[in-house]
Amino acid sequence: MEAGIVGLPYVGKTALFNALAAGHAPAESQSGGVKPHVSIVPVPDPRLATINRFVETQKIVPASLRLVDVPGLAPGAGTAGKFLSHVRNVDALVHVVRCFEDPSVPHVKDTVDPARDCDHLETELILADLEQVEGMADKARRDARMGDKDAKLRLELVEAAVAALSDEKPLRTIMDQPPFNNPDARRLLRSIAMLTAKPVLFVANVAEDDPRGESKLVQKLRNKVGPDAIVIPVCAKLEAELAELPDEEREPMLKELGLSEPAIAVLARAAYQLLGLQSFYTAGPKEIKAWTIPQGATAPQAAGAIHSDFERGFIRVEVYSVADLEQHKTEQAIKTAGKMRVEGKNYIVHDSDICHFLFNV
Ligand SMILES: Nc1nc2c(ncn2[C@@H]2O[C@H](COP(=O)(O)OP(=O)(O)OP(=O)(O)O)[C@@H](O)[C@H]2O)c(=O)[nH]1
Ligand SMILES: [Mg+2]
Repeated sequence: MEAGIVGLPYVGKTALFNALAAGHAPAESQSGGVKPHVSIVPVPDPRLATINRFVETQKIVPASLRLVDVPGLAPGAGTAGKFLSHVRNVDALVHVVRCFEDPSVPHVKDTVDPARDCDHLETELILADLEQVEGMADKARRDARMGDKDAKLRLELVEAAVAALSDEKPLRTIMDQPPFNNPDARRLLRSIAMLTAKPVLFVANVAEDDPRGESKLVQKLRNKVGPDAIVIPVCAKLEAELAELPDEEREPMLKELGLSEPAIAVLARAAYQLLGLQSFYTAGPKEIKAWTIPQGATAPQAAGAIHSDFERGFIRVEVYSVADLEQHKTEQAIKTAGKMRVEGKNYIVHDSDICHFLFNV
């Protein structure tokens, strides 16, 4: 899973990136810089430790999230296209909005206004997409005239996208409407990597004295993006400091701030929810590992997340849940209790299933 961190300049994107990527190739805060920061961050998952209480293993492998931090998009600076090329292929955008006042930190405007800032960034994304699709329109028209079937659909999508974007509509708001609302269109749209078609998660970068995001500024952002959008308050500066602390000091400090877990845990969970993802596990003496799959995936599709051969050669899966393991403590006891299920290719894998796949290749 990949997420791109976007936002206006000086809103705290790099501070957030450093907090999330703590200990995994931290990046310099480099306002005005041009190179993206990239880090692969393990997704915190308490169920891995739960499984390990009952299954001895050599190594534990959490799911991972690839994070990309790009320089801020100054409205009208014309740099958007260049910076955004680094996030064209991510699965979701994390849009950081400044919700802290701090005169010592410059801002693109005199005042901090999350609603206005949000609009500014959305406009930059829309313009970047518009530039991209307008560049495609001529070629799509030529190809369509040559009778290429794929090109016809491409032209239809490109024209609909140009119309929506010119109307200042982000594509994600019209994905459930024709001509976008079918699998072929989705696939094509993914291949042309439209930024405004990507799911967005908002991070309200809050002040040190408002770690839970109770200020008017956060409320303003929530009102702006509407009740269906996910808004996560994070104090990037504090979280970056927290992330630097040794494990034993982090817990007490979190408590003191009234937070139950670090931002990366909250953010990763929200990203799974946003993208309709879930985890299943494989557990054995060599490794205990978390795998990420779409909700609703079948057993062969889940097997395919491990290896494409497993999907092709899928025979059946033996499956139990983390809760079964907590209750019965060993696989043998789970079997004896009749809780070890044997499922076929139509089985829909559940969040927190522990799977042994049987396959032939
Ligand atoms: N007071 C306060 N300052 C913050 C917070 N988050 C970031 N800052 C400060 O704001 C400044 C800019 O932060 P960055 O993380 O570099 O901002 P950015 O969005 O990456 O900026 P660009 O890369 O230039 O677009 C730094 O001096 C940070 O220490 C916060 O939550 N509170
Ligand atoms: Mg930065």
